Amino acid sequence: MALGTNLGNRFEYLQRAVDAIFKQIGTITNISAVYQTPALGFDGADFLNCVVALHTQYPAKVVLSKILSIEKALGRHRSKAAGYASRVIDIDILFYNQDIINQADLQVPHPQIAHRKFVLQPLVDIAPQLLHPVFQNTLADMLLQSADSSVVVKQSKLLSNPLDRYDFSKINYIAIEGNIGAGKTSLCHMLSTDFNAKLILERFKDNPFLPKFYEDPQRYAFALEMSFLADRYQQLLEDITQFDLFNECVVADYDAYKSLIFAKVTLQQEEYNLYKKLFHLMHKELPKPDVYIYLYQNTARLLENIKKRGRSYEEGIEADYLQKINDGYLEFIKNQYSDSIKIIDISGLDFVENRSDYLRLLDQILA
Ligand code: PH2
Ligand code: MG
Ligand code: MG
Repeated sequence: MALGTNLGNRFEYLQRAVDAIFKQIGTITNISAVYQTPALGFDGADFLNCVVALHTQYPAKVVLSKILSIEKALGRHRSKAAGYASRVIDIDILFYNQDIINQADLQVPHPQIAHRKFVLQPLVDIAPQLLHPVFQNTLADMLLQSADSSVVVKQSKLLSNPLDRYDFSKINYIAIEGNIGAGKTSLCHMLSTDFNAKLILERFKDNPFLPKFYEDPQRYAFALEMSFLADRYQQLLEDITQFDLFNECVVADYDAYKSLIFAKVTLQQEEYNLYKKLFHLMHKELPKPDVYIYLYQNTARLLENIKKRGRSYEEGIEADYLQKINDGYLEFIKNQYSDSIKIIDISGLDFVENRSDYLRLLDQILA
C-alpha cells in the first residue's frame, strides 16, 4: 500500500494510518523510509509518502472499504470537484499478491505506479526485485525507466511498526492447546506468519487408527493412543531439538500432555495405568514449552467448526465426547502449579475471520 499526506502534522498522519492498517487490515511486514515529495499533478504543499507491505486475511474489495473508512476516521474529506486536492491522508492499494483487478472502483496494480517516483522509490527500498504482474518488470527497473523526474528526499525519522509492540522475545517455545475444532492449527499458522516462528503441527493425517477409532472406539483406543504417543514423542524430540531455541521461536499446535489427557478419556483403567507409565518415561526427555495456552471453546461452536472443516471421519463426534475431553484438559490444568499455563476463553471470538478478535487474543497470550 502507498500512503501520502500533505496537510497538517504529516508524519503523525502517516503513523496513525500505519497503526490503523495494522489494527484493522493486517500485519505489516515492512515499512519503507518516509520521503518528502513535490505534489504531482496539482498545485499543493509537499507530501510525505511511504509504502508498507502487509499480509491480510481480507479480499481486496474488503481492504478497499476498510481503507476508505480509515481515511475518513483520520479526517479526510473528499470534495466533489474534479482533480487532486490536498489531503491529510491518502491510502492506495498498489499490489494484491500478483492479482490483476480491473473494476470501476478498484484497479490493481495501481495504474499510476510507473509514473510516480513517490511510489517507486519507497517500493524499491523494500522490494526491489518484486515483479510488476502486468509489465513483468522488477520495481528497480521501473524506477530506472520512470519518466518522473521529481526530486524525492528521504527523511531520517522512521515510522514504527505496531507489530514491534508485541514482544515474543522471551518466548521460545509456545504450545497452543484446545479441544478438537478449537482452532489450534489456525492460530499456530497465524502466529508463525506474523512472528516468523517455526511450526510444529500434529501429523494426525498419517495416523491409520484415527478413522478406525471413531468407528469403533473400544477396539482401537489403545492402538490409537500408543501411535499418537510415539509420533508426538518423535516429533517433539526431533523437531524441537533441531531448532536453535535461543534465536528461533517455535509454535506447536499441541503439547505432549495431550496424549495423557486423551488416553484418560478413551482407555480402560488398566490400559490407562500401563499407558501412563510409558508416558512419563518418555515425557521426561521432552523439552517443555515456555507458554502453554488452552483455547477454551464451547461445545456448540466446536461442533460447528468440526462440521465446517468437513473431515469425514470426524462426522460422528458427539457433544458428550467433546465435553469429556474439555473436562480432561481442565482437570489436568488445575493440577499443574505453573504460571506458564493460561486458559483463554475464545467462545466470544472469531480470530480467523475477525482481525480485532485475533489482536485481542494476542494481547491475552502475551499478558
Ligand atoms: N498523490 C496524488 C497526486 N499527487 N503527489 C505526491 N507527491 N504524493 C502523493 O501521494 C500524491 C501526489 C493522488 O493520490
Ligand atoms: Mg493516491
Ligand atoms: Mg486514494
